[in-house]
Amino acid sequence: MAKTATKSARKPAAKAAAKPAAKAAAKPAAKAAAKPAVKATAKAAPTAKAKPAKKPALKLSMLKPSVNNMTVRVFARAAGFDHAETDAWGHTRSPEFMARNPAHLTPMIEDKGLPRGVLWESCAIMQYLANKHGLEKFYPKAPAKRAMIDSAMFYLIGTLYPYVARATYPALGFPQYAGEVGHSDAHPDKKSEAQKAAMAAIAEPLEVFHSFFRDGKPFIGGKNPSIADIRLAATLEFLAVVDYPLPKWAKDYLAAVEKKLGNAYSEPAGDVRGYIAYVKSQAKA
Ligand SMILES: N[C@@H](CCC(=O)N[C@@H](CS)C(=O)NCC(=O)O)C(=O)O
Repeated sequence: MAKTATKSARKPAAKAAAKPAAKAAAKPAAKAAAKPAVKATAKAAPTAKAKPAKKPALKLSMLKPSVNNMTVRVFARAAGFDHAETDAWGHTRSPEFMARNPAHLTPMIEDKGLPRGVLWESCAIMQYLANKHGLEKFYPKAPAKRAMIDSAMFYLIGTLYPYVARATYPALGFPQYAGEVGHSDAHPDKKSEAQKAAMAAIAEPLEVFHSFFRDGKPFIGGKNPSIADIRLAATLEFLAVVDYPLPKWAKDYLAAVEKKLGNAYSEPAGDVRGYIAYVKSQAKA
């Protein structure tokens, strides 16, 4: 399995160890990147020999083309975690993976203190990490505000995402869900009809995110993107594979999320976009 250490994970161990874990984790990625490397070297100098790099406490198993995974990859970067990513492509149903995660789903984190050692489900992972490290900027503590974020995420996973999956998975070449037309041996015309119906159904929940959850604010979270915004923006990325005509507000919203989060968003989004460009080029060929 190829291991990918993120930029923040490569931060000098001496400096990272000197900081309380929660504070270091809460530091925005941009801020961390902006600190001059020379300062870190100067600080570490009195201890003479550099200590071997500390293993990142948080491990993330992920699949690069997936927006469920992109969600957590964006959040981890935006929150400035020292985490290590493991590409689980082709391994999710291996006996070793299944022994830890019988649902064989990514994203999956491994973190000390979790009762079973692992956690899957993108929204649960972001909620857990935000709770653990007090990241109120992404996940407000006030019950009423938090409830809106939770509602938006549950609505996304339970209503919007199934439509997005049915509309895009055939083009993405992803396996579809058992019991659905796309998974059956129905005539291709029937499958195409089902795909088109799912695509048409996206407009209504999408508008709910705009009119109800954003309610005139730049983001569901207010002035800054919350974990619900990260989840929504990542989900919308898949629609490019079917050239879904996003309304103007959604295009502007996606651009605003990316602008606010910068490279924390663009880097994982690049993997999803790259995959979409690849499948589209294959479809044309
Ligand atoms: N609702 C879950 C969906 C996770 C999911 O469907 N993960 C897929 C990739 S998009 C996966 O890991 N599939 C591998 C497998 O089932 O073996 C989430 O938001 O995390």
